[in-house]
Amino acid sequence: QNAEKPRLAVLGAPVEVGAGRRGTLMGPAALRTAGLVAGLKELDLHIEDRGDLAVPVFSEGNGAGRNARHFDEISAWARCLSDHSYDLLSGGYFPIFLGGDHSLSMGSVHGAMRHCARHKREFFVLWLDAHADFNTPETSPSGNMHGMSTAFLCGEDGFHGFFEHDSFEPLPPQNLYIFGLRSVDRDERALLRERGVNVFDMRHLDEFGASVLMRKIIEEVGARDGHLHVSLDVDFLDPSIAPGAGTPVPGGATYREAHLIMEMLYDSGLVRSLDVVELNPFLDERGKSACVLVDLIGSLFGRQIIERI
Ligand code: Z70
Ligand code: MN
Ligand code: MN
Ligand code: MN
Repeated sequence: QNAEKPRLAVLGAPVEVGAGRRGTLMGPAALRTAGLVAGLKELDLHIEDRGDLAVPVFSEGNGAGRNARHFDEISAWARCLSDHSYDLLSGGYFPIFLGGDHSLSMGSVHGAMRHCARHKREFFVLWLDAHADFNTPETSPSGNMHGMSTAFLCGEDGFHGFFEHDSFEPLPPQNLYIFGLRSVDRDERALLRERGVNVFDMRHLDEFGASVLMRKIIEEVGARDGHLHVSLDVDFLDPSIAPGAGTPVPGGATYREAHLIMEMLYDSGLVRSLDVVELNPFLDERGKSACVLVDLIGSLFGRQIIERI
């Protein structure tokens, strides 16, 4: 188990134009109202709430005629988030990014990836999501950039100019685990397979159970002493327990599956950065989804029913 307690830094990223519906802008506020910071303090953790980032200066545009809506604004957010992610990790913090739509991970993960490259530490991503978010501007049926994050991070084409320095060491698709998948577009599916991304869809989860699959992931990352970044999309959860999602898909993870995953991740001690994204308080029911997410984050940071030996 975790040898030494991490210092946590919470950072809100109220970005919403990467999604098809407005409202994830209110996500960080709702997560705070649901007691995120107080809940972590109860676990005797050092936690600093760094507030919300302001939308950086951007020009309105889709990246010069690309099928990528609000490319320029998302790019501005990502540049800003990447630097914060890098700096927080370099300062010894465990960064927790509160979204905001899932396009924010293009920045948070990019920064964490740079930090690991610098320290020669292998980097892995666990993408807990109903969707793969592996579309490119070429394959995307919607042009919404929250559906493109993993493709961007794995170095797919179509994102020139997104960062000032275009070239970065991309995430090897074998270091990406997509977990909870149940909605994927046709060309996106072909690309996932071609690239060899580790996809655990709901059928896998039903057939083998969450614990078997998680153990496999934890073993692979642990064997390489990797840094594991967890990116939690609220639509990973079943809409019955988390209705506050812009694109709810039936048949998602149950409350108990999700908690078990978080508890196993805590025990592994491998997680070093986190995104909590896509919460849309405008669509939520009396804070239900925000509260479930806060509960899950508690489990990820060691809250247990009974302490294990
Ligand atoms: C679809 C697209 C998506 C989240 C929806 C949906 C993508 N594959 N991602 N909600 N979080 O438009 O690319
Ligand atoms: Mn470091
Ligand atoms: Mn997503
Ligand atoms: Mn999703």
